[in-house]
This record gives sequence, C-alpha cells and structure tokens, in this order.
Amino acid sequence: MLYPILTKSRIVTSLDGVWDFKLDDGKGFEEKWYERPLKDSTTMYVPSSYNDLKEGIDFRDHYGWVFYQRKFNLPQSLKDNRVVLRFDAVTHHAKVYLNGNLITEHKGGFLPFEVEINSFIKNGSNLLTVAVDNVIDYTTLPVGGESAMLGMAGVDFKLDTKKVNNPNFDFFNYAGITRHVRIYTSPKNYIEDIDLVSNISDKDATLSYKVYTKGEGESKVSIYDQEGNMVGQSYGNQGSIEIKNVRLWQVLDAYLYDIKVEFADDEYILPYGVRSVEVRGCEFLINGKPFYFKGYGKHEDTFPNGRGINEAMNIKDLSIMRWQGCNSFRTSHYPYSEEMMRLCDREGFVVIDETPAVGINFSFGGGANFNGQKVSTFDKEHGIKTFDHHKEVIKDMINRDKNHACVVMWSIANEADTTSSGSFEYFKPLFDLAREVDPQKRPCTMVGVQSGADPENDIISKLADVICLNRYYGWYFGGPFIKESTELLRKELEKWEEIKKPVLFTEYGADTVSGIHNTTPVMYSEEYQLEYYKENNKVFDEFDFVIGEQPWNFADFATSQGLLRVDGNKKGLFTRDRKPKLAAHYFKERWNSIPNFNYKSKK
Ligand code: GCB
Repeated sequence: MLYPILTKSRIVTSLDGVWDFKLDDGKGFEEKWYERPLKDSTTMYVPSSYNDLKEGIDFRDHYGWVFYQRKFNLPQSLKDNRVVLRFDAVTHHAKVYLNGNLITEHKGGFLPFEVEINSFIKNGSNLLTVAVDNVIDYTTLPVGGESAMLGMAGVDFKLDTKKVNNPNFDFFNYAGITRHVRIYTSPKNYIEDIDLVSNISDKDATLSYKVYTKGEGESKVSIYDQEGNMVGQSYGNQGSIEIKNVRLWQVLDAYLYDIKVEFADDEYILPYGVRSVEVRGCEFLINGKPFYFKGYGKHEDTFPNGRGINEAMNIKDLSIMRWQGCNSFRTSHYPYSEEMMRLCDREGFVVIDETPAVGINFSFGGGANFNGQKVSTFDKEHGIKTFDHHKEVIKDMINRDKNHACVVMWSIANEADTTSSGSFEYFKPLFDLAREVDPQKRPCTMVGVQSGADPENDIISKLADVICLNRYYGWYFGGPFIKESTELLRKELEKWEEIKKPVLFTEYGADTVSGIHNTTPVMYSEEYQLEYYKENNKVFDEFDFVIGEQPWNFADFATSQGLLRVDGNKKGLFTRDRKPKLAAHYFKERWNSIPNFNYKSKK
C-alpha cells in the first residue's frame, strides 16, 4: 500500500485534530450513535491512544468500544478525482461510518487501511464516525487471554458485571485512533502499488520494478539521484533500469534515490535505497559485509500519547541511539508507524520488522489461560484461533514495508510457543507466505522465548534464517546470581552453535528503577543492570556466530498493573522520558568501539 503524498496529481489533507469522543456504555450500536452528532461527548486528540488523555481508571481501563466523531467538508474541485479516506492505524478493531453508512471495517491495530468515499460524500458537511474496539482475545493479534499474563485480574477475581482485557503480553493495551487520518485523492486511472528490487553488481545496480495500476494507461518509471538528475528511465508496468555507479544505501549513511512513477495522469514518487541483504553461513551480510546488530527492542510508547504516533520522539530516539553507537532496532512487538520507517530509511538505521503476533503462547502466567485450566496453545478446540488473521497481518505488513531499505528482516512472531505439538504446522505456512510475498526475499525470523527447549527441538531452528533469542539469564532465570546464570547462557550457546545459523540476542535485560544506587549491585539498582549487561556481553563476545545484541528495552514503558511492574516495565536503558541510566553510558562506550561490520570476522 502506498504512503499518501502530495504530487502533481494527488492531494493529501489531514483529519488529525480534536475530535468528539464517547466511551460506549453498551448502547452505542443499538442507539446508532454514528447516525447523528454524539450526545454528551468529550474531546479527544487524534492521533493518540485515548487511555492516558482523560482521568480515572474506568476510562484508562475501559473495555470494549469507543466512538470518535468529526465533521468535514470537501472542496467541490475534488469531485472528479478518486477520493480516499485512509487510517494509518486504529487499535484494535474499527468500524467506519460516513453520514450514517458503514463504509469499512478493519481488524488489527497496527497497519493501515483505506476506503474510497466518492459515493458516500455529500455536498456540505459530512459526518465521520469511527467506532473502535480494544478487546483482545484468542482471535486477535496481540493475544488476550482468560487470565492476565501479569496476574492483574486473578482467576478468582472475575466480576460478572465488569469485563476486563487480559493481555497475554507485557505492554499496556493502548487503544484508539493511534496514527494519522487523511483524505487523499488520485486520478480515476491510478497507480495502486509498486514493487522494487535491486541487484548490485560491482559498481552498478539493476532496479527491477513492477507497477500495479487501475484503469487505462501506460507506466513510465524514472530514477532521480539526490541532486535531481535523472539516472535511468523505462516504460511499461514491469521492467528493469540500470543505475550506473550506484550510490548504495549504507548503514547510518543513507542514500535515497527518488523513483518517479507516471501512469496516465497519475504520478507517485517513492524514496528508495539500493542495498543488499543476505544470510550466508553464520553471517548476516548488508551490502556484502558481515553486519553486527547493535541496538534495541523498542516500543511506541510515550506519555501522554500512549502508543499514539510521536514524531518528535522518533527523532529524539534515533538521535540518542546514534549517540550511543547503535545501528538497529526491532519493531517489538508490532509494525511501527510509516513515518518511523521512512525516517529510518533516511537515517540509515537497520530495522527488524515485527508483526503484532505476540502472546501466541499459553504457557505464560503459569499456563492457566483457559478458564484456569491448562490448555495447549495449538489445541484444536480451545487453543489459539489467530492463524487466518496472522496471514493477513504478514501480507499487509510486507505489502506496506516491502520497499524500505531499512527493513532487513521480517519477524513472524515474538515469543510464540515454538515447542508444543502443532507449532510447526502453525508456523511453517506463515514463513512460506512471508517468503513468497516479499519481492526482495528478505530473511525471516521468529523471536524465541527462554523456555528451556533444546535448540534441536525448537522449531525456530528449522524455520528461521536467523535465530533470534530473548534471554534473561541473571534476571528471570537465575537472578540475582549473574555470574552463575551467564555460565548457563554459555552452555546454551554451545548447543546453538551446532545448528550452524547466526544467532542474534533480541532481548536481555533487568528491571532497573532509575535513581536506585548501591555500592553492591543488588537487583533493581542501576549498578545491577550494569553488571548484568557486562557479564552477558562477555559471553556474546566469545561466540563468532552471535551477530548482535539488542538489550530490552530502549526505554521504560507502560504495562498492565501487576506485582512485578512498578509503574510499568523498568528494563529501559533510558527512562520513559529518555534520561540515561548508568548502563546507557556503558553501552555508549561499548558500541562506539564495536564496528558495524566485521566485528566477529576471523582475520
Ligand atoms: C519478554 C517479552 C517482552 C517483555 C519482556 C520482560 O520476553 O518479549 O515483551 O516486556 O520479556 O520485560 O519481561
């Protein structure tokens, strides 16, 4: 899906701003709130999560639907165009009404959807209502369970009168219209989508393209360098163009060409970086050189936006990461905003792009996820029901992000059940699908949980191109005995060595409350976090097939309430407002002395 931009044939206008808002009291649909202006509404900023923008626990932890509403008028001059209403993300389920008519519906909270509105628009004022549901269950991604992962609403504490969401994941279930809402236009004969793939040979590159169009016309594709010089051109919906003396997109030193596509009266311009990605043996090659991942697992999480887009913070985060010597991050645990992906393209950050498939694992929370009984994750009757939706999000994520130079790998899921019966049957087709739909055929991974499975029997070793591991030796596993625990990490790595695939640590960390200090490194102190990382990193450095380290987490973030969470998850190297903890300075020193390439290569 193309990102909406202004060109000579397209207009984009924003519907962001202050909307009317009302929590559903159970009567919203019955009383057809979408047919007329909301009564007794409050104000709400779009885009943002609604949860932290008004006071009170009933508001913050509201379960179910809410209604957003606003009016808009459109210029008459747009009438002969195709007019499209686009939502970048609505979490988790949206029903969109225009002038009382249901015009589209969308499931999944982190990917865009759009609808042509020509036949629904009136002259004068148009009433737009968006009903948004935050309910998570066994059919949604992320997954919600019958009991909470963090034990918020214990099984004995089920209130008949009040339903609550029970995330099977460790981040606050923020909801709402969390990314931009726009109306854009295109001519009636238009460019629907573009696939770009490049092959580099020595000094030159060949760009292969495919243009998907609607209506009558012929496509023309032109490539411009950053100075605005045209460096190649071709006609037809499919073809290839040579770029002589190509300037590659390099890590932290990005170079983007403009790919201009013309079709009938339509025009679209896509910034595009030429680079190659390949897994060879136990190495991860970018532009042919062995890359070492230095960076983080992150969240889209700020106050008071919640998961709502915060572009100023995106700039700040990349700046902090650059200062620290980082080169990469994972979009844990859902696809991030399109603006963040475009920013990473521009800045040269390397991104592992993850689906919202988190919580496909019924062994969390003691495994009592089905009315207090133990049920296996892929149990045919009571188990997970996410397969079809999982296929949709893989297709939609890859379709949205396929042309980004920054994206070097797809993550199919985080900490899924990868050992119990049915897991291979569930995941094998999903890996096949991702490999089939990505025009650039990037490597695929799945991020593994520390469940004690031996590498040979963990399906990750069979399916993933890179083994991504989340490991908490010295925290959940063996804390406070850091040294003894990392001895177990060493033993585990000796086993992974036999799989002969690259291993990347996508999470490791210890909760650390900023400001707690001690001469002896005790748990939760900043000194403990520092010690934890030093000891874990020592082990990583011993193994050549360990191709990177991404501590958990870049910054402290909001979670459900629970006994293990003091105002959220405190594993950040930075506080939620981006102030460094002690270990952030240690990583700055370490990462600035580790090169982006050839760190582990044998001389
Ligand atoms: C994990 C999860 C992450 C959690 C983290 C933790 O393994 O992938 O979502 O936040 O552990 O801090 O417990």
